Amino acid sequence: MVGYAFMGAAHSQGWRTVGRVFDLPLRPVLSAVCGRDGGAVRAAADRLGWAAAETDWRALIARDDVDLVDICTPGDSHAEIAVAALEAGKHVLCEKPLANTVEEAEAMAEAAERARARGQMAMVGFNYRRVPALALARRMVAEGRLGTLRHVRLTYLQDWLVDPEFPLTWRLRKDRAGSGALGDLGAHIVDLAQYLVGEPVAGVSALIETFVRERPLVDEAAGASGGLTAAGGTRRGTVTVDDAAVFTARFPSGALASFEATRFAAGRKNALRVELNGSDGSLAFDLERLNELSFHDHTEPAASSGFRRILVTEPDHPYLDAWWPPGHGLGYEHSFVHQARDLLHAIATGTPPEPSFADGLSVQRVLAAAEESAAKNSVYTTIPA
Ligand code: SOE
Repeated sequence: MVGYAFMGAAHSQGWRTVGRVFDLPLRPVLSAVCGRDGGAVRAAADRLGWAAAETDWRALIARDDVDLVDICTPGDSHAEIAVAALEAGKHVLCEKPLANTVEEAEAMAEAAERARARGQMAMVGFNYRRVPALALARRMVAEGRLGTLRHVRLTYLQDWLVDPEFPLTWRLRKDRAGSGALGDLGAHIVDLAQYLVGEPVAGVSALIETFVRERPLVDEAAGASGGLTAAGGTRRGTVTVDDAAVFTARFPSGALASFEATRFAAGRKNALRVELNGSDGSLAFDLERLNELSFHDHTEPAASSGFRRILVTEPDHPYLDAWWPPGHGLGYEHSFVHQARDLLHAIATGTPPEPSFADGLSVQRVLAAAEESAAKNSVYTTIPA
């Protein structure tokens, strides 16, 4: 694994746990973790359960005991590491968004395609596909329970930037993160929309805004949330990414979609919400209540129909047969366990996993189209198929 901050810890949890819960065709061994700071990466290895630590990702990729490289770094290094790992014969799991630009994502998708011919697998870490309620939603859409989809409504709301004194970390720098709420949160809901509807977004009309344009500078080496450098901590730098993105979209089938990604929704901590409205029914989901899926069956008599709450904890719900008795519930971390499970099955059976790097590229094209549209004051921008 390369990188060991928030996402590295979440992925490590997945790798550590997966073999203790699921019957697996392959057992993961946590061989080595990589980061630039020798002391910090050694400590992370001990804390997260990795046998060895490396300070150069090229050395990590060259190791004989590494078959799969899990990339949990900021977006500016995804393309270089992923392409090198694939060319070195490794399987790759890469955090979202796949890359910082469409060009990088294209190069990654091409490298993954070449590697597939050699039997290697590449997957993007859109972990929310593996929340059981969302996997169930996909199953119900595919079964036709909603009929023809008309409206697809997704929001991803957080509030950690409301404070103007929150420091200028890498997530607020375009050169490191590619974009702001758009790529960090918007990428998740675009992927989910395409997964749930089963087709790619055809075009978008977007507005993007940066509400707080300057923030206290931070010493990245001292950690993401501390270490102000300037005397008195008053030196400020320019925020070069968006704080919020709002866009509407069309699907080729005719369904309309709306997306909202923001870090400025005070009180909303990790509110990823989905609502799908079709000719025969509707589904609704909120990540802050992730064991529940609301379903309205519009084919039932009006007098007794309405939204009902499905508690997604039954053994025949996705992933649930390996977990606890009905009603005991899962959380955020389990999506990473399921992600590890699915990738290991894909590797063992030689079946390309989803979301593929091509799926990641498709999300990247929607993000780029949203930026292009916003730059032209919301002009509808089509996405090449
Ligand atoms: C931060 O906004 C973040 O950690 C994202 O980067 C993750 O992808 C998301 O799952 C939670 O929020």
